[in-house]
Amino acid sequence: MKFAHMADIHLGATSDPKLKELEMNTFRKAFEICIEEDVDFILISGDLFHVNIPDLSIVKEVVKIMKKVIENKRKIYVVYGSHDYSPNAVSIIDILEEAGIIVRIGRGKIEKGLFRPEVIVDERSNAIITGISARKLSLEREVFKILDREYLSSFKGYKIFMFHTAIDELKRKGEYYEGISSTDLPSGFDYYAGGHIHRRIEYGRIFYPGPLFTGWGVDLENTAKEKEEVFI
Ligand SMILES: [Mn+2]
Repeated sequence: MKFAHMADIHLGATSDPKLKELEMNTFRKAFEICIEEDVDFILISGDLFHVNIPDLSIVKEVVKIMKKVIENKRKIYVVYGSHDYSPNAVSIIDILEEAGIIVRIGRGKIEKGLFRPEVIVDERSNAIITGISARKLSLEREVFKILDREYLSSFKGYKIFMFHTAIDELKRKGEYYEGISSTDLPSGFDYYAGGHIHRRIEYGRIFYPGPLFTGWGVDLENTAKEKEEVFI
């Protein structure tokens, strides 16, 4: 099995025409690499878009790029990030899901006071995929407190947990966002596909790929220093 993990792509974050072009070229290139490498599926751990309702010319291009993966019978699994989630409006993520372009991870229901996230089995690879969506102001931290861990441990196979929340142990001096402890993640997963921290991090089985191009101003400098690669 081979999969790609991206996060914090923040399409639409730039306003300069040249940077806009580079932003989309980088996204296109990442997806081309996924097709070349013949990945079984792609994970996007939140903040695919910079805002919940982005410019439609960006959405059109994204659909065009993602359709090649879909036509190749590969799935794209996405959780909401803090940027592309909206508490009282439909997000573009929902539209992409309705159109069959992406599969949204993070939906769930409350059973006996505990949150049971929907668990999806990827048809190609049999990977078991679940997770928790982000909300504004890291409110999803409350969901981790009522997560039905026993239910999640009942699934057997290669297990992936997607989330868009910072891990407190990984925060650097000067980074102030509210996170969770790594022990708040459900145990027994093979790969924890994180987003929200805009740096490339491998911490045990917890992974943050960092942005492809830029989300916050400082990212551009950081991604420019990195080698050209997609995290596969
Ligand atoms: Mn982000």
